[in-house]
Amino acid sequence: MEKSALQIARAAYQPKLPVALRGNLTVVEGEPTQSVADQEEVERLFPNTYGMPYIKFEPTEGEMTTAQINVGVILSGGQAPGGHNVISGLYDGIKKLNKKNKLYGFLLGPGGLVDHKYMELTDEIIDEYRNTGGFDIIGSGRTKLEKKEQFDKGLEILQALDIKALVIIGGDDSNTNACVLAEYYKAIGAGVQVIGCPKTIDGDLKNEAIEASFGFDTATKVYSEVIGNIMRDCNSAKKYWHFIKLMGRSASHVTLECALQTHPNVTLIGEEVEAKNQTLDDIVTYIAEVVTDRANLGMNYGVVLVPEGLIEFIPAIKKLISELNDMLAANQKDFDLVSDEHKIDYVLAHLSDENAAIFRSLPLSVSRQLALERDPHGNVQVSLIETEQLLAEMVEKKLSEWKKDGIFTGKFATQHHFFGYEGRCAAPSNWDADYCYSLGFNAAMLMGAGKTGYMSSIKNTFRPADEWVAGGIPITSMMNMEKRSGEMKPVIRKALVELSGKPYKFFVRHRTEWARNTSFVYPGPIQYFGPSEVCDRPTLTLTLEQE
Ligand code: FBP
Repeated sequence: MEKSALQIARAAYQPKLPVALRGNLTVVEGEPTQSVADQEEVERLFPNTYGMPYIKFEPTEGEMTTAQINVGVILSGGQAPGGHNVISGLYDGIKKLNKKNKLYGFLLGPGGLVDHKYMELTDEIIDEYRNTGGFDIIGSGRTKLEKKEQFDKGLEILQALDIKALVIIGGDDSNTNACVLAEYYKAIGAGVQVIGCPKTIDGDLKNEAIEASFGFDTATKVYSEVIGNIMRDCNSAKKYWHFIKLMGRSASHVTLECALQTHPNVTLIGEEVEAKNQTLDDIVTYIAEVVTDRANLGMNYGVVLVPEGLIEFIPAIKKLISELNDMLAANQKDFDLVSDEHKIDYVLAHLSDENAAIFRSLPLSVSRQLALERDPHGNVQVSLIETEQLLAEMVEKKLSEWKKDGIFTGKFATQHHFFGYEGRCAAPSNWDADYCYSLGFNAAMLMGAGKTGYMSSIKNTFRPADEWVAGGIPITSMMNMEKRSGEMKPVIRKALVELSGKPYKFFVRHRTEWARNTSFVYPGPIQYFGPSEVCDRPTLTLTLEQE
C-alpha cells in the first residue's frame, strides 16, 4: 500500500511512556473503592469485582518477566484517534512481560468474540499501524456484549486460543459491559482477566483517575482547525452565518473545547440548556438576538457551534425521549410489526397527551429520527438529526418576523456544516499518540499484575510524560444505577460538562465579548514535528481542569 510522506515519517515516532512503565515495576494499592452512587445495589451485582482498590505502578529495580499468556483485544464502538497506538502499546507491553506472549485481535468489535472471528497480531502487522489513525487494524463494531450466552460463546474461543486476558477498548457502555464480563468470568472461575481502556472522542468518560478519554484531543484539534478555516472565510466574505454541528452524542465537551480554541459568536452547551430549562424557542431567540446585535454593528456574519446532543438536553424533549424509550422497549415486538409509514401514528397513540403534543410540534425530520432510528445500545442516533439546519431555519423565521416589526434590519444568509467523521480517524496528535500507547502498555501491566475488572489509568497528563502516573481503577467504582430500555441497570456514569467546572466558567466569562466582537482564533492543522509548544499542547479543557 502506498504511504504518504507524513505516514512514513510518523511511523518512526516513538511514543513516550510514564517512568514507571519503562523498566520493572511494583504495585502500590490504595484504599478500597466504592461506586459513585447506589453502592449497595452495585455491590450486590458485582460481588467479585466490587470494592477493589485504585492501584498505582511505581518503578523498581530488577528484570520483569511473567509466565507466558495469550491476550485478546477488541475495539468497540465509534472510532477515535489513537486506537492503533493502544494496540501497539499493549503488544509491546505483553512482549516485555514475556517474548512468547501472543496477541489476538477480535474482528469488527465485540461481535468478533461471539462469532469467533479473529486474527493474530504479529510484529509485521503492528508495525504497519503504529501512530496511524483509524481502527482498521481489526475493525470496530457496536454489538452489545451483555448476555450470558454471548459470554459463554466468547469463552469457547478464548479457551481454544488459550487466551487468559482480554482488553476491551471502548466508551462508557462498552466498559460497563467489560466489567460485567470480568465479573462473570471471575464468578465461574473461567481464568480470563478483563481490562478496559477509555476511548471516545466525546470526552464523556472521565473522572479523577481517567483524565480524558483518548481521541478527544486529536478530534477536537481537527474540528478546531476546520472551524478556524471557516471563520477566516466568514471574516473574509462577511456575508454568511455558519451553523456548525459538532459530534458528541450526549455531552457537549467537544463543542466547548472547540469554542475555547476558536472563539465563535454563539456556542450552545446542552448541559446549560438543561440546567436553565430552556425550550427550542429560547435557544432560537438567543441566536437571533446575537445576529441582530451584530447586524446593528454592521456585521451580517458569524459562526454558531451546535453540539450534536443538543436536542436531548432540551428538558421537554428529554422527557419525551425518556417516555419513548420506555414505551418502545415495552412494545418492541408490536412496534417492529408496524409498517414504517404507520410508525409515527403508533407512537402518537401510545404516548401521554403531554408528550404527544411535544412530539407533534417537532419538525417531521426530527420526530421520525426520534421514533425510528436507534443504535444497538438503544441510543437515539443524534448524529442523524440535522439540528444545525433546523436551527438556521428557525432563526431565519424569527428574524423575518422581527424584520416586519422593525427589530431586525440586517441580512441573514446561512451555510451549515457537520463535523464528526472527519476527525475520528485522524492521525493521533503527539498527546494522543503518547497517551494511547501508555494506556495499552499499562493495560498489559495490569494483566501482568493479575488484575481484572480494572480500567487502564494514566494520570497527571497535563504535565510532560516523564511525570505521568500509571495505574488502574476498578470499573465498578465509576458505576451507578440508571434506567436503560425500561429497566434499572448498573452503568458507568457519563461525565457531562460541569457548569461549575473551570472550562465552562472560562467560556461564560468570554462569550459576550466573542458574540459582539469578531475575536476568531485560527488554530491551524495539528503539527507532529516542531517546537513543543506547537506540537505537544494538551486540550484547553485538560489545561483549565488541571492547571
Ligand atoms: P463512541 O461513544 O462509541 O466512542 O462513539 C461516539 C460517536 O462518535 C458519537 O460522537 C456519535 O454520536 C456516534 O459515535 C456516531 O455513531 P456511528 O459511528 O455509529 O455513526
